[in-house]
Amino acid sequence: MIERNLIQQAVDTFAKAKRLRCVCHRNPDGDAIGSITAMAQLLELNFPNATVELFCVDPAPPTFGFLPLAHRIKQELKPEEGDVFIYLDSAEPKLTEYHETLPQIFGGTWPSVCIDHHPTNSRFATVNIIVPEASSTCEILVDIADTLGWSLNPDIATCLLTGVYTDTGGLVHSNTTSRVYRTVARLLKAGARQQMIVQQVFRSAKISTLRLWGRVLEKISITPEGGAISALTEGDFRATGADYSELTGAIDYVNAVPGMKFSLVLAERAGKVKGSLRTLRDDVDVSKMAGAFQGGGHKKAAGFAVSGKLVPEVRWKVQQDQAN
Ligand SMILES: [Mn+2]
Repeated sequence: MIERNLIQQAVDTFAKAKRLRCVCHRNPDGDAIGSITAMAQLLELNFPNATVELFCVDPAPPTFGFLPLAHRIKQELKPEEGDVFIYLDSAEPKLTEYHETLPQIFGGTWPSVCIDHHPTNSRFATVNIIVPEASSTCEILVDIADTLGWSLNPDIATCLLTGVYTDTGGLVHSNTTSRVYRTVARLLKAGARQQMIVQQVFRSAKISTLRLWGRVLEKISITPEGGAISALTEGDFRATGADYSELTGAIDYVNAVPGMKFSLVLAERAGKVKGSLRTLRDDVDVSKMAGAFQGGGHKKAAGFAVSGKLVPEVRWKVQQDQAN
């Protein structure tokens, strides 16, 4: 899948460094945390003379706190303390949010390696290992490790399996190829703690999250255009004690109503209304709908944000008693 030559270039870059610095994108998801923690462990094992540090502008979400090294992710990055930067799951410098304060780490002043699966990756690093057909950055790391003969212990395999699981929605998204199943088998063989991932990531939710989702589900309405729509005001967030990030995933339930063209969840946040759009249909392009509100995304998943607030609209009609 990946050119051996490219992997060798990355290894040569690592080998010259005394201080290896791994960086993943802001608002890190399971693939970002899984890939940064797995990469750091692989580097520590295979380059024992180098120091390895992990950076992200946001700390690891509590959900992924069970992963080895998640607690070692630091927010403040001092570029002069690194020789080589390794970017994981990050399609563009701005997604790391270090681009404004530390533009020099992306400019080729330091050698860098980017490992990512986003087709939109801007190839900003010195060595770019970009595999759009991979389900996740973690899947690419399994390939790299196997190509190099780097062994995977249960800790590393658990981090990698977390990324593969979360980016495929628990092996249900359309990116769940036969190669993904082979990768999962490979990771289970290496001792990945699959049940721990299932429990921590897919089978646990805070009470505030469940209450927020309850409101999303309760407020679903069906529009004449064939949309399943729900909306949350700031009052809903206050009443449930949930924060905005806890809304992630609720739209998949709204999108489950059969026969709908699209689903939309609107939410108020700090003077803006954010919209998330999904569709299961091939003949509907929700990125175009989001574009009408200066948003964007993919054909089947998109979003937008506009300044303003939500105002309920109630429609009433008179139903006359039937005359006998
Ligand atoms: Mn990813």
